[in-house]
Amino acid sequence: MQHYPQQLDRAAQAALLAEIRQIIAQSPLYTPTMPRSGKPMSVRMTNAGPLGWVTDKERGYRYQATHPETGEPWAPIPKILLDLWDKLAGYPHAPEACLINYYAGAAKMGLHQDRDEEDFDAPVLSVSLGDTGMFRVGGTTRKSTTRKFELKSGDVFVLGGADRLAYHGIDRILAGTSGLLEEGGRFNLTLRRVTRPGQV
Ligand code: MD3
Ligand code: FE
Repeated sequence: MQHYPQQLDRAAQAALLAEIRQIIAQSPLYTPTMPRSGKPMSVRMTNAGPLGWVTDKERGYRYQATHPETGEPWAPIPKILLDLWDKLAGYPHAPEACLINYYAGAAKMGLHQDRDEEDFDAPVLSVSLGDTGMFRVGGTTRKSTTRKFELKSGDVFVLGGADRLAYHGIDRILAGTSGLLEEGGRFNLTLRRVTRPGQV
């Protein structure tokens, strides 16, 4: 796991936020629901890129090329993010999915692994915008002890190697820690390779 604190300065954060707002105008944030139970998640989501991560009660966790509510294809991944991937991911193939998570005041994300991708050799690259997120990361079993990090606006994390399958989650958002979003809350963007290169 590599942490790049303040990889984006305030101007770059504002420019990226403007692109995220344009994506959301085209592909609205929706409320994902858990497989089987149908319980809504507190985080709202949308995606950019050829594939997007979605979940609902009936079909569960998956990647698909279209928005689950509008049926439209996702918007392209912003160039700022593709440039970050080229600079920091250390992986010679482009990301296919950019999952956009929005945490309003009380939203959180329970401890989980990211394992819906076919390619675990590719890292996941995360960019945070807005209020600080209290992030927890452990090992590859639920029992492993966890470490805590603050994910601040402009921070980038690259999760590769053994950490790619580490359990992780967001315990809470610290309201009022960034003025970037006028409505408050936090965006997290994760760039992911989904398919194994050369298989599509
Ligand atoms: C550690 N997102 O979307 S980003 C997710 O802040 C997710 O929204 C959190 O967990 C968020 O799946 C954390 C940092 C992150 C992303 C992917 C990881 C940490 C990770 C994959 C493996 C291990
Ligand atoms: Fe995750």
